[in-house]
Amino acid sequence: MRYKNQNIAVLGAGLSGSAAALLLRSEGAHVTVLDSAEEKNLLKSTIDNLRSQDVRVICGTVAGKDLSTYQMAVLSPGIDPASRLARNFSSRKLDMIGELELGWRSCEVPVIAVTGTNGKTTTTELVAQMLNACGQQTIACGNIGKPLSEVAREKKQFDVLTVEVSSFQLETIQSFRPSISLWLNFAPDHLDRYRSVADYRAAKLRIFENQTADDVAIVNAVERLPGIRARTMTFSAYVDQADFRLSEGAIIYQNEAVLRLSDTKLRGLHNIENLMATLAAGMARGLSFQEMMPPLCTYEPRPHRCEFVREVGGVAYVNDSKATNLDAVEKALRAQTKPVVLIAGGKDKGFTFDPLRPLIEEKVKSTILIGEMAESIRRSWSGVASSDIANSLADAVERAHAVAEPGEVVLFSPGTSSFDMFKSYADRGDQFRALVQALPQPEL
Ligand code: UMA
Repeated sequence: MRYKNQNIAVLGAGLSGSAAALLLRSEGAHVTVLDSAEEKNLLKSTIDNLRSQDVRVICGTVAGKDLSTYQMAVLSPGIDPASRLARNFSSRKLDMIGELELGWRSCEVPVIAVTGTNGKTTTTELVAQMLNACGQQTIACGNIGKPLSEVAREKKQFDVLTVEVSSFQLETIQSFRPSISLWLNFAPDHLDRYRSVADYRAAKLRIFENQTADDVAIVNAVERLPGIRARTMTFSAYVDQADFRLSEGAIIYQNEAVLRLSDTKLRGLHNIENLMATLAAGMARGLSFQEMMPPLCTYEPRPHRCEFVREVGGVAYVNDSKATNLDAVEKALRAQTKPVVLIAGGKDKGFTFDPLRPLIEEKVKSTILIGEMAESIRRSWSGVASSDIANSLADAVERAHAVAEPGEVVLFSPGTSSFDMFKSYADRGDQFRALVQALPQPEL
């Protein structure tokens, strides 16, 4: 009962906040959850469940003015430490940690932590599926959807936890120390939250902060990463000096081909790197390549990641709604072998689409732009591909259908987040898929 009778504030009543609150209750704390949204806009079942467990819930503008005395505050990852709600607590000099740190403190088994700008979820799932198939009990959790605090509270028996960690979660750690850390890649993102790319990178680099020489860091060989004390293993689809490298479609370790991409259900160089990192994690857990192969070959990629939806009149429609930054669009475009009609755009996250200009010129026949960023993207790509602004996703699909010719591909790879028009990237991708499924097949 580590937190017995302590007064603890939890900021945010989403997945992380409610998991943190319930963990703290189970450890004997008096818990108040504060959320700046009005109660009617929050999930009723979540709020009812918290109250039924004797958690106090305060919502709306009063949450930011609460002056009760607390010993500690726990921050949800989506709440910016610079936000009004968070500052009301940080200014009181009480101990403020994030939900990941809270979950970690109650964890009794080692953690494999996976970070990177793209590929985190796929790699977290690959590692978890592989370990379970090889007899090491684990669960995929963290940013992937099930908060670490929830896993810690459930106290189920695991050999190791496989945790997807975001920069938002790493930003507020203190003692979080994965025994195996994976750094997949890095590209600019989340500039609506961070003042600079350097700040975003610094938050992510904290994954290595508490690791020692007894731990393992699995890192992309093209990265120069400071301050790693853990034993390092490297991988790269581009650099030959890496421990895991690519040659003729096969992953090579110590001059031996250990896995061919064509034997898996994954495609693209980014997925080769995700597989390399997974193999390295398996090695660090003592597994042989022979054991690791079967589960990696049967892994089915998740929806919304270059997901083939349907062919209509010789045009392939691909749903890549998970592409919420430019690096992901770049990977999706590079994987295309046919002329592309690209649907892109969404919430303004503080960057321009200028860096993609050369690739748009090379791969894209026309662009159809949606959301808050439509005008800005049109300016970024002016003169390199014809562009059209659509007033909804349905309008965009209709325009793409009208303009795409047999042998081409309509790629929905937004390049930014969805919250200007949709609940989430998954909602956005589901809507795209439904619109494509509803397109009529041309009569022969
Ligand atoms: N809120 C406030 N004040 C604010 C901002 C938000 O009170 O200033 C409240 C909102 O009203 C809401 C709650 O905070 O009720 C939401 O908290 P949250 O945004 O942390 O969302 P959770 O539901 O707790 O989900 C979080 C992660 N969300 C984010 O990091 C934004 C989920 O990752 C994660 O799956 C979940 O914890 C479980 O660990 C999502 C994500 O988009 C998928 N992650 C980013 C990404 O992958 O790019 C990092």
